[in-house]
Amino acid sequence: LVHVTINNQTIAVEEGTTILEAAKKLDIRIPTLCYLNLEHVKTVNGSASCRVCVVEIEGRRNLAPSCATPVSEGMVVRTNTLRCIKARRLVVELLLSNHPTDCLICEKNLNCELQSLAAELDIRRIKFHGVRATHEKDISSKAMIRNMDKCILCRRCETMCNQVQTVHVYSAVNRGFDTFIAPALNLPMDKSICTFCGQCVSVCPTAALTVVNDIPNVWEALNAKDKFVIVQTAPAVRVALGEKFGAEPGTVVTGKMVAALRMMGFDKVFDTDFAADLTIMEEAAEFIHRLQHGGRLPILTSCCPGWVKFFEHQFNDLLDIPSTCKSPHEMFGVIAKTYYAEKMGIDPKNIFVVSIMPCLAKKYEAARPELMHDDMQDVDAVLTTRELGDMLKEANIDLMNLKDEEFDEPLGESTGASVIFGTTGGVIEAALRTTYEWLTNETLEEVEFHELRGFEGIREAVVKINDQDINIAVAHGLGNARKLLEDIRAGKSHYHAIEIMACPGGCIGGGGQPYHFGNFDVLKKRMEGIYKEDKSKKYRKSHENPAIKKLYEEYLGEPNGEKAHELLHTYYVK
Ligand code: HC0
Ligand code: SF4
Repeated sequence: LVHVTINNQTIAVEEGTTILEAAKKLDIRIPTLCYLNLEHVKTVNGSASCRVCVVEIEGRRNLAPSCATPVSEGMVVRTNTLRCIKARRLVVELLLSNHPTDCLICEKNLNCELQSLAAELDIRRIKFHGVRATHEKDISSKAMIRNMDKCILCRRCETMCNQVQTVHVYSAVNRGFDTFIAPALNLPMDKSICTFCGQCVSVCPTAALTVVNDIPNVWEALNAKDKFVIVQTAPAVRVALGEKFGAEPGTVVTGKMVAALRMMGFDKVFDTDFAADLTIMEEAAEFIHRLQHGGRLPILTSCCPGWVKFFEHQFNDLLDIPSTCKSPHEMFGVIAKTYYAEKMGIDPKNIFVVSIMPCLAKKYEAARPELMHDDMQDVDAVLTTRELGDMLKEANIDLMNLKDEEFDEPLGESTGASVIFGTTGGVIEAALRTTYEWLTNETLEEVEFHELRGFEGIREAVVKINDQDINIAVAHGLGNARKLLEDIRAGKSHYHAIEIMACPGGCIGGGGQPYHFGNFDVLKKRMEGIYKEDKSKKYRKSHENPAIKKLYEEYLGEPNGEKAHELLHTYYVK
């Protein structure tokens, strides 16, 4: 242990601890900008590029960046001298001299770390005037916008994309004043290998990376006389939306969210969970078919569009391995525009399906040409959890004070198995609950597969079904997915089925969720919220969902049958 004194308080810390970390232990806050501790993926963005966190160390001439300076025995530090404050102010003033000052109309207004810091440091004028670097805004993608005019070169996006996700989209182009961050060859995002996982967006401190705003399209649909507007909500939204209204992370707001959506004017408020149950019917049937007919194994889950785009780019020699199932919200869309439309006597051309998702990639996915039926997109618009929160605020709906309401029938009925889709490990656990019963014709008494739960990057379990050991794995975060994929490519994988989610934590950590900046506690609480909701459900196995049974009886026939294939399955492209 080494002893360090910060602002007159002494503490003993492990060798190698930075001044910033030591200060945190003493509850002394040092302002930071580029620094980010992504606890949930055990990664730190410690590029020390911004120098906002500088402190004074006794006996040293220069100020030191506290995020990158380890403590040493007997070190005496001051974090709040006038010299420190002036140095920080200068850093921010220089940043502002090369930053647009349109805060009032900026996407990140009130959510921008640069803005907060300028306010905290009491900066009241732009001190330096000169040429500003300008770049073309990249609006090429359906999911995210890159506006390098607002980039402060903190490198968080690079850390996230290159180290955690291992997609390697970004790198610095040019040097000095001309530096900016861009995909290889400065390609537009939609031509790059970006997966649209949105993880870089979720750590960007400014509005350099933001989500494509679909709120206006949804308002328009809601106000169009001839549109029958249906909304569906993803599993992970219900445990995070409350955060936008001051609730603790993990607070389950399902009933309040339903009430709010009804107040917004949606004609029907349905649940993506219904379609997650449907996905399990199809995926379990497909898995069993491959098991029994010598099909290619392991089967990989295919409901995460970021993950799908990742393997299409980087593992396109393995395109026959993922399940062919569309993702739940896409299955929902097509069922709404066929089965439900027929049942209700509505022309599907007038149906407008809105998905509320924790995800940016769902925006891109919804526009994929493979995911159309009868010349109609299965899903017409996707809003992230954050956007829904913003829209409710626009409509002056005070979510937390609403009375709980129930989803509409029949596409609102769901089981616990579908709820757990929202967290890493949940999809495969849900699939096991059904696969087990279908293969054994016995009741699965213990439905919780605890080995598959938690935050470990890769987890595995062996499940005995009849006399066979079924080897299961789960990976979340694309860096972890890559490891399992490389084993498959090398012929070294012994798994029968693998669940992969692009975002660390699964959908609860999606790029469209309220910002959590790597705070592990937030993710753990959201996960707890998901498992709590599972426990509270009357049915906990997808094949027990009465509305799903009826859908097959009345319309689809057999799981994995002809009709199901036409509507619910897809294919992948290089
Ligand atoms: Fe997910 Fe989904 S679970 S991807 O994470 O499978 O986005 O929550 O809606 O579609 O159901 C996201 C969450 C979904 C889909 C479901 C799947
Ligand atoms: Fe990388 Fe994901 Fe950001 Fe694309 S969205 S640049 S894949 S982190």
